[in-house]
Amino acid sequence: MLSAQTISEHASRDSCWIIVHGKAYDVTEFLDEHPGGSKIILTYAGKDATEAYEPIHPPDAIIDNLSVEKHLGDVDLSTVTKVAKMISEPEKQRQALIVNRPPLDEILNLHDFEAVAKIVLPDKAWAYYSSASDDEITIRENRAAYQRVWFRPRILRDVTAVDWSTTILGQKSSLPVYISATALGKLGHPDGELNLTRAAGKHGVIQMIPTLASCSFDEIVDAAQPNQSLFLQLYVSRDRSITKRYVQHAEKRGVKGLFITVDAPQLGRREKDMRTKFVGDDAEAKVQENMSGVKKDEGVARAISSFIDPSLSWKDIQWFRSITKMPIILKGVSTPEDAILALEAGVQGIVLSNHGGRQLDTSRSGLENLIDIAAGLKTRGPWPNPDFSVFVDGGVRRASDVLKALALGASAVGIGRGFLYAFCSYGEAGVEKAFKILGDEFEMNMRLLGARNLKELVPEMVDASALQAHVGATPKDNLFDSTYQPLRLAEFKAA
Ligand code: PPY
Repeated sequence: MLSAQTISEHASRDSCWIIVHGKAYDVTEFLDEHPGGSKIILTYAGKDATEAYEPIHPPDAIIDNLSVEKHLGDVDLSTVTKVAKMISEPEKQRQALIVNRPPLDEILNLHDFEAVAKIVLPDKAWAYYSSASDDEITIRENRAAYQRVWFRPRILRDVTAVDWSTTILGQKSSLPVYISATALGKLGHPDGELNLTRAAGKHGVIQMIPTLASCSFDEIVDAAQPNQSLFLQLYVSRDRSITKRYVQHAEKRGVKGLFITVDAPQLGRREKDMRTKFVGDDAEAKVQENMSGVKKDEGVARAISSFIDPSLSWKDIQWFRSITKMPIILKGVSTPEDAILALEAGVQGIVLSNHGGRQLDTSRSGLENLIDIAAGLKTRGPWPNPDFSVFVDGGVRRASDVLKALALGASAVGIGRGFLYAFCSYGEAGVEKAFKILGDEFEMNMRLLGARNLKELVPEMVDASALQAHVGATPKDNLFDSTYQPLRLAEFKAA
């Protein structure tokens, strides 16, 4: 058993030991390999790094990344003195606001979760989750696109009973909605992604597990009910043996669909995230950046994304087919040309997604792309095609949004931030409430629309004639006016 005193004697670049979850590790040689840079590790040299480690890494990341001789063993935790944390004034105000947040029964829609999350989340978490790329035009457009589609409801159809349940990739789902992947869940809540798993298990909703979850893949699967369906979002690693192991492990553990992210060969620049993360960064970070070639001032997300393989190409699809029998879905398709290539490549589906506005700014919304892509796919086979699912995500907050996408031919719709903000503000109960709100909205909207089940949702029930008209450069709506922050510009140092 090591004492904290012994660890503290290794607090330099030449010999750097840290404590994580009660065990000591020698990370000296790992310092320059750490995707997030050595500076952050050196801050904890000779100390307990657990609190900083937890939200960013799954529990087994350090064990997997260090060879066994660097695992130094258990630490006598009675010798570790907890450093009293200075609680800043804004942090005190935040704690007070958490206590005074609206009771859950006053949350009426998914926008409410977002407004609460903005107030109760630590600045860094809000900046990471809410940020989008460049001028944040696409994230706004994702919502605005739904507002350019209007309903054409049918009447007198006896809508006493309405049913919005469905199957997604052959799996039963109580909603025509799945939980889309969002990374680093513990930045916003100590239980991270498990809030989603537990709530989804209770309500028959399918969760897509993110490659970059804060909880480990196995923790998430272990928290699921025996018959709960899960999908996996995949970032493809430069080292294909890592990807192969991960995919085959997921299949063995019962994952029902592999969603390969294809719109992020490089991570977009999320300036809100970048400005928040690097306040107070100093010259040392710059020196390291020059040495490593990885730009550390581009946000933690960009720094830790260096494992993602930008060489991924159509040629790789056959390889994926050879390593797994799971349905393969390409997440991040925007054009009919690529939708047809995906169909021809033999994958089981595509997600029309712009990554929540976080990648190529001023790319169009998934909903708008659905029009062209449906027309393109119609030239190559049935539409909708039971063997080729077309999902849409981005900006979905209301059941009415979902109904519009389904009427235009989408198989189901993904919601990422909507559920993320629900657990950040109210934990698992928040996610359950979000499902309930959506269910109530489906019931009412389907009655008012005259569709008793999802098959009765037909293109004639929507007027999408304005969808492809881009009238205003920057759309406006109440959510953005009240909740989203104006982008900050470069700030002068105090005189
Ligand atoms: C995103 O932030 O958009 C992601 O997809 C997750 C992520 C997080 C950190 C590094 C790379 C990708």
